[in-house]
Formats: sequence, C-alpha cells, structure tokens
Amino acid sequence: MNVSGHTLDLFGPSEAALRTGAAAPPPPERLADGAVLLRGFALADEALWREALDAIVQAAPLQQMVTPGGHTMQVRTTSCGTWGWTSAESGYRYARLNPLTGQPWPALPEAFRRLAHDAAALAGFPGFDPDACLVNRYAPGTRLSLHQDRHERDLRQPVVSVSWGVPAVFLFGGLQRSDRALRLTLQHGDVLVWGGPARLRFHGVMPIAPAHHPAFGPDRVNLTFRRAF
Ligand code: MD3
Ligand code: FE
Repeated sequence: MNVSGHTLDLFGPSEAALRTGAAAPPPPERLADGAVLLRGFALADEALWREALDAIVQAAPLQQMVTPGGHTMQVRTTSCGTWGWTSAESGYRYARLNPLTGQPWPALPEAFRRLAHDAAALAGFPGFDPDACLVNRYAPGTRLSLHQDRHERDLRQPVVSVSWGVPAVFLFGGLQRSDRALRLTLQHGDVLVWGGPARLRFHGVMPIAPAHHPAFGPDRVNLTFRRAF
C-alpha cells in the first residue's frame, strides 16, 4: 500500500476499499499514447495535501510571474523541490532560489514525491523522481493559454499533474499549436501523467468558471511534478 491509499494492483479493490467498503478506484484511462488519466488518485490524502500546500504557500508566497513577452501571468505560482519554475522578461528558467524571497524553495514533501512516482509508474514510466513541483493557483476567470512544456532537460521524463478544488476544462492539443485541442474536465483529486509521445503536446486551461469547493473555495490549484535536470 502506498501513501495515496492505492495499491499498484489495477484490478483488485485496494486494502482501504476492502476495509471501508468504498468502491475501487476507477482504472487508468489512456487519453493518447503516453497520456494517462487517474481519476481521483490523490483523493485519499486530501487533508495531508491541503496542510502541506498551506505550509508551502506560507514559506513561498504565490506570485504572478511576468512572461518573456512582458505580460503578467493570470495564474499565481510557487514551487517546492530543488528547482522552482520561474518566468521573467529574461526568459523561463528553473532556479534553486525563489526570486521573491532569495531563499531555496520549500522541500518537496515525501508524500507528494511518492504519489507522483506511483502515478507515473501506473502510467508506464517507472522510476520517476521529480526534482521540481510547480504549484499553480487559478482564481475564477483565470486561464492558461496553449503552450508546450519543454524547459526540462530530459524530455523522456514524464510530467505528473494533480488537480485540487473547483473543476477546470483542460485543453489537450497536439504537437502543433494549430492542432485541434480536445477538452477534458479535471476534478478535485484527479491525476494526469504525460510522457513519451505526449510529452510535447500543446495544452492549456480554459477560464475557470465560478464555483465553490468545500476545501478550496472558488479556486483551482494544480501541481505539476517534473524532472527539471
Ligand atoms: C501535457 N499546467 O504548469 S496540468 C503547466 O492545469 C500547466 O495548471 C496546467 O500546463 C494546469 O505547465 C496543466 C497538465 C499538464 C502538465 C504538463 C504537461 C499537461 C501536459 C506537459 C506536456 C504535455
Ligand atoms: Fe504546461
């Protein structure tokens, strides 16, 4: 049994499910080659994540970074782990120190690392060991335009995304910006893994609709686990 309360057995009910009579987690959904959706995979540890996130945001406040094009991002971001994702007019880069505080980023909690590792393994990427976790907070109306994630050194390593709070319509495009994007609603506790042939697909988030979540209020929080170097 891992920390998320899921076993690596895709078919049988988890130990927790046997104990509590809860339904088994839904099986992984393959969205495309290299892209796997694990509905509700992070839910078992909601309280632990909420607490850990609060501590991270306290040590490294959410900030609106400026893009190389000079635009202030709508999404508020912070990071934990060895490397933090940063953006400035000088470009995007992974940095050891938080530009806002001059301090190293908060450590990556062991439970986060384990969940990202286990989700990646279920999706066919064994041995994932993230050194960066980007935290994105979306207020109502906030969007993230179509982009690729290509600032990591080894693009054979997947990205693992965990969603919390109000739902978001995720845009799942192709390898060309102009490729038609599929839409997919991501809910509280959903985990997405992107690797292999899906790693460089364009993706984005539609404006967050007004809604309320009991633990996260009107906001959506997304964490992406990466191997930066
Ligand atoms: C597909 N975040 O932080 S997570 C980002 O919901 C980012 O906050 C979105 O895109 C969010 O860069 C989407 C899902 C995701 C993350 C990384 C990917 C999808 C991806 C990398 C490659 C392809
Ligand atoms: Fe991205």
